[in-house]
Amino acid sequence: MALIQPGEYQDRFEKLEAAFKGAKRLIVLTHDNPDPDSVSSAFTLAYVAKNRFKIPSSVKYGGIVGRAENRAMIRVLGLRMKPLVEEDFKEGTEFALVDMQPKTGNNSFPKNRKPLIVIDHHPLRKTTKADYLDIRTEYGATATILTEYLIASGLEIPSQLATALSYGISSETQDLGREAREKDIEAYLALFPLSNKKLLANIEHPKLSREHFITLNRALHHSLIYKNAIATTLGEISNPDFVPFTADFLLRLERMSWAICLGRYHGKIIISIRTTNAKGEAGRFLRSLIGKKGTAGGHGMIAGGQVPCKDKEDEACTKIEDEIVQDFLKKLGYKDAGGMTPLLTPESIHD
Ligand SMILES: [Mn+2]
Repeated sequence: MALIQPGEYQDRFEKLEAAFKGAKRLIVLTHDNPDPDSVSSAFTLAYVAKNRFKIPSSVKYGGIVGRAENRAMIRVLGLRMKPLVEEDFKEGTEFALVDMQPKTGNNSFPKNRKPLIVIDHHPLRKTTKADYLDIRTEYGATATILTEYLIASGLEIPSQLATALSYGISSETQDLGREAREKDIEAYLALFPLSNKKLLANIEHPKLSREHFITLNRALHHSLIYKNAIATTLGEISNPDFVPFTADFLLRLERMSWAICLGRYHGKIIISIRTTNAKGEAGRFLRSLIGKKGTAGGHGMIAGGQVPCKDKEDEACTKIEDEIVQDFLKKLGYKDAGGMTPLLTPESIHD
């Protein structure tokens, strides 16, 4: 396997450079409730814009940074990012979106604005428009794409960025085992010698809140199994990242190849799907599962979505959740999926 050479991505880099021409100020925006892939990608693009093209750049996000590992990443690497606010949309500010596209429901970019740049590895949406568009679905992580730009820039790679990007790639691909391609491995190998291993360990093993364990308890009690599929609902949650965390966790149960988790946050039902099937097309699966009820996106083995249930009674939200779980099983080919069994047997709940 050849290591990445600075000249290798020159064409793309020149196009990026052309897009930046005349830009006075840049905000790089992550998707809502950003993950390490989007955070590391955003800081890398801002670093290149600032240091190579002298454009004042900052990183903004929507939603909250929920997952303990992601909070640790921002803290230990001293990554300064602020929530997106109305005043950010003033005249003369250009936007770059990373690891997402406009109008997909997972971000706070206004529908009536056109971004300057979109760099992403999710499938291209028909509605996506930008002056410079770089969509590579064959990449396991957006951080891999940004690593290539960073190397092509010829700039020195600070340890802080190398650590962020290598964690972005490894967490997005479950240590290069899920959806990772050769390009992701190449980028990871280029970053690894420059990354700070002690800080990486601090990021990967953070302290967890009590709330985390309470939610986990609820997730286990509500988990239902049917053949190779597991489903759970978390009810009202204080942290939207509990949903993907739980889906990942449940998929580790023996014999399971599909997991779905639902939780309610700020008037929305948040949904995550995970599969061990490399050909699962989880993104498409979830989009057709949710249909017009809400929005969803994702790629081969991971997907996320949201369904509004704001002014609805608790019962009506529960009904929507039940329907989603039933449709999930039907879509997997289980026509008579009434009889799901609880993960925890009555005996196992006794002390
Ligand atoms: Mn990503």
